[in-house]
Amino acid sequence: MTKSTLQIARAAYEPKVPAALKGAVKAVDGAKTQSVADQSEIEKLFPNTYGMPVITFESASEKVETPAINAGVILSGGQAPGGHNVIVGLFDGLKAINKDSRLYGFLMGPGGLVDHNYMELTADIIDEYRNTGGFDMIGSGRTKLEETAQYDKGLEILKQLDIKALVIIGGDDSNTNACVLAEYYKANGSGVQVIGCPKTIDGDLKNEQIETSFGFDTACKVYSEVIGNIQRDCNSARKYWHFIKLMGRSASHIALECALQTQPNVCIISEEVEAKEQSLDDIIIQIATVVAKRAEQGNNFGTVLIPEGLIEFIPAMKRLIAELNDYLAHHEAEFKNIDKTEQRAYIISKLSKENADLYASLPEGVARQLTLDRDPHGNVQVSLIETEKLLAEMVSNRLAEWKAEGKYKGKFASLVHFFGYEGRCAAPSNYDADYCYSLGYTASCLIAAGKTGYMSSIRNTTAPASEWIAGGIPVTMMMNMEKRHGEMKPVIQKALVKLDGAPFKTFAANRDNWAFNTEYVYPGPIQYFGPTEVCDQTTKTLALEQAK
Ligand code: FBP
Repeated sequence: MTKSTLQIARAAYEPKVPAALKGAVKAVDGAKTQSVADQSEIEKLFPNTYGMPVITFESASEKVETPAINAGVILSGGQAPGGHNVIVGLFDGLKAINKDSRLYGFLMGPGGLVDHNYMELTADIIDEYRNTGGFDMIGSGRTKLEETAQYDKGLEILKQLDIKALVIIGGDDSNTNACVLAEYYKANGSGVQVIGCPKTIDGDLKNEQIETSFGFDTACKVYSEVIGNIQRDCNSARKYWHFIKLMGRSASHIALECALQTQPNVCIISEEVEAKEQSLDDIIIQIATVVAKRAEQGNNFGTVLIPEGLIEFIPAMKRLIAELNDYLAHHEAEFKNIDKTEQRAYIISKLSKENADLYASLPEGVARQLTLDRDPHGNVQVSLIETEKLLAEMVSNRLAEWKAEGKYKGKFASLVHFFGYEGRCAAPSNYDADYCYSLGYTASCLIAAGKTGYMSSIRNTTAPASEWIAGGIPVTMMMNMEKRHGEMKPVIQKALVKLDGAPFKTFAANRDNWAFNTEYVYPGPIQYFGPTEVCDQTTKTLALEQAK
């Protein structure tokens, strides 16, 4: 395989790790824990893994002889920069425990465990993937592990390969399933430990103990570089408004972080739209007002950042989507049998009056996108909904009306973009390379300490890596009960943008200035070599959140 010069140089990068992980470690137990909400229900559902203490790893004076460990690893869900380094760190950690330890990768996501598709990850394979982006070492998939038949099928291959522990690298849903699996394997006495790792570019798997999910840092830096380039382009040509949708599923963390990095003219935050109960029309007026005011200064150009999940946060749309989700969860087969040309009318006939009226008012494309297949976790695939086009079109129509009324005199030409897949497999930034390697290495320590139902955790990551704190958080601690597929389920609470948090407040304090004055920042590409203040900076979100 031909490699770029950067890839070759980057392979030699040695990830920075917490000082405690540099030699022998000992696990120190904290106090007993509780779930964030619905304590009695969660405890009942997880009798064997509820209430466990938070673990911290500290340096130990001498290494305890540990027998070789066979472990398995799974990449679950969407790609996120740094996934390979989690596996590499896990491998190095297992080998440091005992050089005869072995690591098996299950192929193409959780389905690989159930279907017994795997490969042994030997040192030569691992070395090929150090500090690389992508999940192609073993592939990823979105199969949901939720049936006992799947757990039992998985157990067959785990026993056959003498695997003591399974590491599942995934987002909130995959880590929830990892915990269900941990509970099942503990309850049935099979002894297989299950450890999770917090992955997702969306940044929505975080809480008091998990500072950030890996991949968020790199993905935001990639998008911010390109947004910066677009801003410089539009500030040069001065003739386009760019509507840029950013991935991130429900949460607006990516849009907010990119706004903090690039200072666009408008950035919509879904969580604020919901809190203020804004309608689609309110959002159109908000954007069109900025366009019109800038036009008065002769500035017929600008940038608008739109979070991928916006549509679901407009309260009326949310009610519509919830009813659609429930209805389609129970009538999927019936709906699929209906001729495509009849589907819109069919849906309208099945919805309550309020939702049917709203659904009928949507442009054909958006209406169709709302009924497309849900992902395996029952979520609308928001990345398929072209909100950027919807907003650009509606703003254009509104400006045309204002022009006719004599309220607006500018020129409006829009271009639309969607940035998501471009960033998910980027070579991890130093932050993600270090963080991921440390997460993987810590997972090996949790395995050696006999833990199950834990998520690997690295804290204090705005400090230099040597001061980072490695440990494990019981997954049940992050859980609450939520409605999924029409049923109440225990799930890890999704972290949305907090309107009273420092990142949003910083944005809110500056957005009027960014809207009407051209205050663009051009972050440039991720730097892998050079001064630490250029190469090792965290996201602005993390820096603001941790600056307590
Ligand atoms: P995860 O939640 O699995 O990390 O995936 C994140 C994500 O990139 C979302 O931002 C996006 O909505 C979704 O995946 C796209 O899914 P797919 O890769 O299946 O198209």
